[in-house]
Amino acid sequence: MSEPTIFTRIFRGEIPSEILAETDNVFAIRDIAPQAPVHLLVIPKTQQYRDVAELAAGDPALLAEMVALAKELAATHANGEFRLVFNSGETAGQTVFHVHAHVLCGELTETSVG
Ligand code: DGP
Repeated sequence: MSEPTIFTRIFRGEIPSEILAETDNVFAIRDIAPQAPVHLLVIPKTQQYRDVAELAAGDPALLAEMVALAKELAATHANGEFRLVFNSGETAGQTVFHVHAHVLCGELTETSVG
């Protein structure tokens, strides 16, 4: 078993962070360093996929579930419109290797997130 990622530890309640929403397979929290007026993270409960390409190849239905929750959150926390960002790889800004979607709502000034 690999070491629990920071997101797994958050989901287990070992690191405090409000769980804003969850389904059987995914959950959402606020990003600790928001880069948009609303900046949320949608995260699979499993940490087996490192990035979005692995997830898309291994479990496309889980990826679709993430997108559906992102849409729902954008409607609850903003006007329903959102940008979805998946950083994939260190040089692309990925720091947590447990796939997650950044859900960004509101006026955006930066193109890089993470
Ligand atoms: P990325 O750079 O794409 O791997 O995104 C990781 C994001 O995770 C980054 O934007 C900051 C966020 N993050 C890291 N540690 C914590 C934490 O302890 N709590 C919360 N809420 N977010 C965190």
